[in-house]
Amino acid sequence: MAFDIEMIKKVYETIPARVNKARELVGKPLTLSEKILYAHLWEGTPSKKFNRSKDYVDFAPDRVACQDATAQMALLQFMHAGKDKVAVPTTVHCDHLIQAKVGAEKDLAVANTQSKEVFDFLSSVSNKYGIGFWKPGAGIIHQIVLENYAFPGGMMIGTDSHTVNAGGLGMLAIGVGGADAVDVMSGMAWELKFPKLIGVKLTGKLNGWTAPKDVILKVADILTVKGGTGAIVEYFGEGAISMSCTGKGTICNMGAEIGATTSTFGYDESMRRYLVATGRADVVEAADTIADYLTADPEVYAEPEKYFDELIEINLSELEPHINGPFTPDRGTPVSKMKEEAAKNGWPIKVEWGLIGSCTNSSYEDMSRAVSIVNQAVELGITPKAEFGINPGSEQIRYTIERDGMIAAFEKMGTKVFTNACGPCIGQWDREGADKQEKNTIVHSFNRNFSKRADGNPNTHAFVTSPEMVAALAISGRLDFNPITDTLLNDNGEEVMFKPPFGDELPNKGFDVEDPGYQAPATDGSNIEVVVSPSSSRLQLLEPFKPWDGKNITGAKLLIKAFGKCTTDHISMAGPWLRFRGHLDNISNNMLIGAENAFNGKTNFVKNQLTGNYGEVPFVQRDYKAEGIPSIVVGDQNYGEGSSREHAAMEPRHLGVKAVLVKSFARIHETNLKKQGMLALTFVNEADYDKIQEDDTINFLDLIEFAPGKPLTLEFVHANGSKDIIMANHTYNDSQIEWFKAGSALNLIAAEK
Ligand code: MIC
Ligand code: SF4
Repeated sequence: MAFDIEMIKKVYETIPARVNKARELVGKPLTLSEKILYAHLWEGTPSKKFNRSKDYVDFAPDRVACQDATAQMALLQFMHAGKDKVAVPTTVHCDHLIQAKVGAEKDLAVANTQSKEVFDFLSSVSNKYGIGFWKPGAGIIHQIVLENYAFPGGMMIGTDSHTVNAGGLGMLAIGVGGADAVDVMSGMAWELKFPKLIGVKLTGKLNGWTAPKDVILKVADILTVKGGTGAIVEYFGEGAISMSCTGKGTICNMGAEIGATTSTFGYDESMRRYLVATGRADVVEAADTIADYLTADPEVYAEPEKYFDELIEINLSELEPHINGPFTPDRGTPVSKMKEEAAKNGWPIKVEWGLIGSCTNSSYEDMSRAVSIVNQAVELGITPKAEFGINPGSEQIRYTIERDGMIAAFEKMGTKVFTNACGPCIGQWDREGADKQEKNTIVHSFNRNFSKRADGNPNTHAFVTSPEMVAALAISGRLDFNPITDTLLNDNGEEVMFKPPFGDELPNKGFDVEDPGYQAPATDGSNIEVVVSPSSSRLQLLEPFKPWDGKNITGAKLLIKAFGKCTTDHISMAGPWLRFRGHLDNISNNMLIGAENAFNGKTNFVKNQLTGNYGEVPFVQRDYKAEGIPSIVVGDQNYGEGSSREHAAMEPRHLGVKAVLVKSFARIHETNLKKQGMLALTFVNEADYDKIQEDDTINFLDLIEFAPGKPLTLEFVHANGSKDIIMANHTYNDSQIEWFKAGSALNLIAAEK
């Protein structure tokens, strides 16, 4: 039986009437995305039509998921909300805090010791407030959600940008910061600007070396890292139907890499097969009663140009395997062009490591297709030229692939089998020699490849590709190996060639697992005590942020003008810093240390305007804070792209930064800033970015008139006394302005309790 089946049935009971009403209000056939949005309005049955990209709408998501690295802050905030229990089904997953080093068994034991305090905290808070808890080693949040909780037509939010993975099962699943999750867990509405809709029509059929991963690598290449901002991407067409459910998950997962709000697919046979295989025939039975409501109206897919704001068509029969990177997931190179591109750009050709795993590509099908290449290498007598590591997505997958001989096949090649967890994908990788900072290439099946992400080495060129391509490239040891056309020399010096990969979508003998690693919460948690030691370096209870004093901010110093890509990894680095995710003051010491200073091209090296000396960003900011001087941060395009981590907003808030003024924001980060009581502003004229100088002092001239739709005026006073007036746009609505005034959104919830 599926978890929360009664809730799912209730949702299905309400969908038809709500969708019918929405169709009437909108006055035309509906996409799947619109159906799910209109079926999840906070007000219940829709009473009006919403304008895409314009109206803020209150929604009522069906469930919430949190992972350990973000759950700490989310739950610390939830504890302030004054509730006895979470209002909707919620789960916590321990997956980010386990370092990959020697292999699953030892690594997990080390993590359980080192992060005991954090895991105990998460487990007891979960137990107290009615939250399902998945222990370290149980698997990666998004794989567990797909295997257990996702359901067609549902809406969920999760404190991780790759929550969108559940679109593979026909959900609208959206990544958010912890403060948003707290709203929903507290029984309040969750607000989102009604998204625009991008349709992707998939014709033809995947074949040979091409995998679902290549669809999203191609889409990322077309749309770039910001092309999906404010949009839901809806996939459809014969190519979509012929693909596995977990393959759909891969595509939706990496929708985070194009900034999309989420991505989804209509309910189909592949989803039925997957639900049944994962023990949820009851969900299929319920979904089948309203199947037409769980996909778009037929008119939409017949003439998509009429219903989507943007339309992309990809012919899967012609799609080539792609290798995206380095340093950004939207730089796509088809495998046939890699020789030329790698040579032209001076990318290191030798592949040092191949890594398969992450929430993107760690399904049974992924593993079985990669193993088919590994097995061929053994048969052909090829010793792999690169090292190999895998992270199964869940204990259920690990147990099943072990039973089916795949782990043994990997191990025959010397593969390291790491814990069912994020591992190298989030820099939890003790890679030998990384500290030497040598220029090198790795290939992986993850989703992100920002500088330093996997191993902390800025010179590691990480390329993203499908698991089967990772296997082929790692075995050949060359980034420019094209398995479709090239031969390899085996250990006897003979020329050999790989056959295309093949694999099973789902295990023939079914999934199996002994201990999935789940802990159900207590029915009555009122007596459970949650302890946080005041001397802990890992956890710190939160102090409410101070409300706005009602005055213009004046005399603010420019802390940093960040140049170029500034992702949440640059603002609040992961890897070794993950251990401080529950301790705001300690983690604040990583604030913006990865951002490039526009004035000198260096990272973590900014001018301290009080002393004239240069110092590390967090410490310069601590000096301003100590003197009670406000500051602002200036940034470039798509500022805050990547993760949902609200630490990237809470750290500047904690250290006294008042505003972030950029050319454009990534959605989740912008909301996180608003929720924490910061000013998230964008240049009215992007060219004004160039006017900002290193010694600037900033005065807000009309903050007291802060109102929706009204730009703010900022005066930048330069060192020579000259001034520039710079206009800043914002997207705050009335209630978001209240968050700013109260000091944070949470302060408002806490005041209401
Ligand atoms: C990531 O992939 O960057 C993470 C780590 O999963 C983050 C969440 C986090 O920073 O904890 C995400 O994608 O939201
Ligand atoms: Fe974990 Fe990587 Fe997925 Fe983020 S992208 S949830 S770090 S596996």
